[in-house]
Amino acid sequence: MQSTDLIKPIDAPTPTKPGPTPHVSAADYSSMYAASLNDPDAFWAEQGQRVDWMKPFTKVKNTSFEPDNIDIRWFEDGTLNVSANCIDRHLADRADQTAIIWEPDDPRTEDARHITYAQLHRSVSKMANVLRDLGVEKGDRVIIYLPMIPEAAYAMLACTRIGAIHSIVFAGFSPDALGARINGCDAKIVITADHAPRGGRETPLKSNTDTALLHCKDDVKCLVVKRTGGQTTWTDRDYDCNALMAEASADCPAVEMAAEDPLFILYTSGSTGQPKGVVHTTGGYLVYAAMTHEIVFDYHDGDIFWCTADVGWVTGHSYIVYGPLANGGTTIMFEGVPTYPDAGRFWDVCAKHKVNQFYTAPTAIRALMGAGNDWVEKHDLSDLRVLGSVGEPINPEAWNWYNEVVGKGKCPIVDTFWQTETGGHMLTPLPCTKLKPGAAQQPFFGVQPVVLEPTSGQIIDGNDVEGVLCIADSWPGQMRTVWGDHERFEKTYFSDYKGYYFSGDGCRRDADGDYWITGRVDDVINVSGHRMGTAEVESALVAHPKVAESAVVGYPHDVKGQGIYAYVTLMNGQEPSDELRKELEKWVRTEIGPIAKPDLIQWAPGLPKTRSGKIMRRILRKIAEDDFGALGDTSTLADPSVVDDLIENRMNRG
Ligand code: 6R9
Repeated sequence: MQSTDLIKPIDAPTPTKPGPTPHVSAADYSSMYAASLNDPDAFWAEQGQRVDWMKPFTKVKNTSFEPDNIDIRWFEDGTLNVSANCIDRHLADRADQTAIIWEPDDPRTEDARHITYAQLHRSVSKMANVLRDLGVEKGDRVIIYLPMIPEAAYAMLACTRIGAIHSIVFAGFSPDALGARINGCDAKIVITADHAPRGGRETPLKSNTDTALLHCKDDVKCLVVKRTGGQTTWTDRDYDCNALMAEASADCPAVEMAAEDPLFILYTSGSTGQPKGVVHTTGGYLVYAAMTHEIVFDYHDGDIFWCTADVGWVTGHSYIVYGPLANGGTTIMFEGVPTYPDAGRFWDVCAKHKVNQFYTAPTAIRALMGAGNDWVEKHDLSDLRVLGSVGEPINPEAWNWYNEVVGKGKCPIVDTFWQTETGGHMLTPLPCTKLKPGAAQQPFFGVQPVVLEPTSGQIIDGNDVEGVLCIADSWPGQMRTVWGDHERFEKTYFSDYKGYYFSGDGCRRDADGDYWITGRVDDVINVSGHRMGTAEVESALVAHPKVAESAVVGYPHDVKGQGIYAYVTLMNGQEPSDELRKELEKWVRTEIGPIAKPDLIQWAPGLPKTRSGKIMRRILRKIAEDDFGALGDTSTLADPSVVDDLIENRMNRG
């Protein structure tokens, strides 16, 4: 139970060292927010000046959430190039400033690297020429399957330089998941590395790619970065990235892109079917990433910004690469994990590079909280000014630890609610806001949250209310479509509640009008801040020859936020055993990746179904939560006795 003491509002704290005047004060927030809704065209026309346009836009907002006509365009007649905005335009003033600080997996064997804007320009231009020489043209898709090394940022920016559309696949995904994404967007080339070191272990990315490519077209090429120099196989379609970049010209003009040309595709999980390719476009996304990065983190020139995410997730796109670099900032790219070589790693990196803004996920905070305060206290964190949280609701205990032990009560915490689909922050306090631990609090400029009654879809006005979170109008960072399937875009986000963008999350608006995200209301679970569709894990399980049926739900997990609980019904004649359980865990790891491995597998002789055959997930969730006292109405079940068996053999007790 939360004590009310843990969640009482806290005034925006004053920093340890005198800092710059914040970009936005509490009074500015109210007037700017009102302006952003009253006259979006004027507001965003001004914000659009954050980026350099090759041809200035004359139209600002042209968007429709009308049923059967979901059409979202921002700055549509302007042209620009993202890589020119993130690199070239900074060269006059900050060629020798560090753009990227790269921090290796193992600090005992490798040093951090500082990459200046001039060096970034050279490497990105070279890689862009390599891609071009390999036949990549404007509009082509490029899959990036890399560790957190500078080449991942080079590859992203090289794509944008020549107008290719990148799609990053997290290096923790399996060959099957990689293959599905290569085919899903019909990519011309995969950029990968020999091996990915992480937490002292190595993932064989090149060999995973070879396996994935067995299921792809023969002409897909593979560009390999040598990260470790470890052994790999080599075939006719493989190209050595380091060798080609050494030879390539460092002159590669940035191509002119229309504001609405696709910038990247990022696959993400939903409540049904296989992951969908979320499409972001060039102009609106960049304006929104740059603006949120500057204002939400109160980023100032010369600050050192660290977002601990991986570029395989949207957080890495917007707040490691595009936002910080568009702002001419210094951004840290971290190859490792929070607990390697020890549980002080995050704080060691913060102290070493004098980090000013630190942005991480609640799951990492909870894990480090468990490791004890000594790990934090032995490092000098006095340069920290703003702390951020993202990916899942942060529980007040973790919030308070982050505030007191990491921030010493001197750093505001911005709890940023957003999604792959939204491109940037949607609901978040700003550093000037009076904070409430665990609440995402207030909308960012231009964002119009509404709370709807889940079944009727009626707007719930007033405060102290709860319902589903929708957004009433478009913002520049919004996704534009699902790659190759605009109908799925409309159906997923605009069909349940007509005229609104549906987030898939539930929320509460408290008595003061502040927003609290209560978690997903669909069949998406959030494991360590990673989105996972229960349908994906189920279809992986039923693909195993010994499995007849499966239902997957989330359950509360102390560190991960949610764990994966799988009910499995075996084929006739198959006997449950610990070996089979391990075999299924391994199976899911290979089908999707380690993040999808079920935490608990319960053998289910039968699943609770309605007479029409629908699995009653509500009941399965309750049993997984060890809360079967409140199962609710089970009278519509075809065979109520299966529930008793499931309760008796439940895996999560207490
Ligand atoms: C950026 C990112 C999106 C889902 C989202 C919600 C959850 C993200 C949150 C949060 C509560 C926060 N979520 N931030 N819930 N408070 N501050 O995480 O994108 O991977 O697409 O996940 O994550 O449930 O719908 P993505």
